[in-house]
Amino acid sequence: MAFVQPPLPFEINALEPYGMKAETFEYHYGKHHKAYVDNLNKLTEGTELAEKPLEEVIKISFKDSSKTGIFNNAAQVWNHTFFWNSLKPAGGGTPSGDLASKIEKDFGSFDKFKEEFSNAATTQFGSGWSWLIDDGGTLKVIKTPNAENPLAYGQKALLTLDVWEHAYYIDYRNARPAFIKNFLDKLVNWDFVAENLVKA
Ligand code: MN3
Repeated sequence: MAFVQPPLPFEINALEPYGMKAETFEYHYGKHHKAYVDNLNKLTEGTELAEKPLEEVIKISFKDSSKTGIFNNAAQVWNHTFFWNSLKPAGGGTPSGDLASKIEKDFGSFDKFKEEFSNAATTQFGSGWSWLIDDGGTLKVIKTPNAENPLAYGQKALLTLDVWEHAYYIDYRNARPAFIKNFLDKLVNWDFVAENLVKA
């Protein structure tokens, strides 16, 4: 069974009023994400990994230095799907309910969380990701290089931002901080984060 690229959870132009052009998704979803899916299928074809859930493939290949190519593509397939779900039109702002209380408890305040998340996303040198994670019951912000993700480290991902240059170059050119600010102000899908928090 081949790995499939899930559809975008919104229309390709749905985020245009919120700082991300359809052209961004034509490349980032239509070419980059698709290429990771195609490569993963090529690399696992005819092997037992092709029959396993994507999450399993990520965990197995991360621990096996002979499977770096498989890990990179499998993790990038998962990371991008998770990233699309981290976005929504007219998102951003502040979370509510249990999630809001948990953020205040673990970071001190919502502003402190934003500061930590922005800092991680800004200071990830080169390609990578910024994450809000649940690490054994405590919310934390981490950054990961290249394709690495919380799943590989045994942590639960709640929210992510792709800070590879391809993620923001069409909309923001080299201005990564403007891309990060726009994400937090207008795009974060806090409903998705809240769902992840209560998931086993
Ligand atoms: Mn990307």
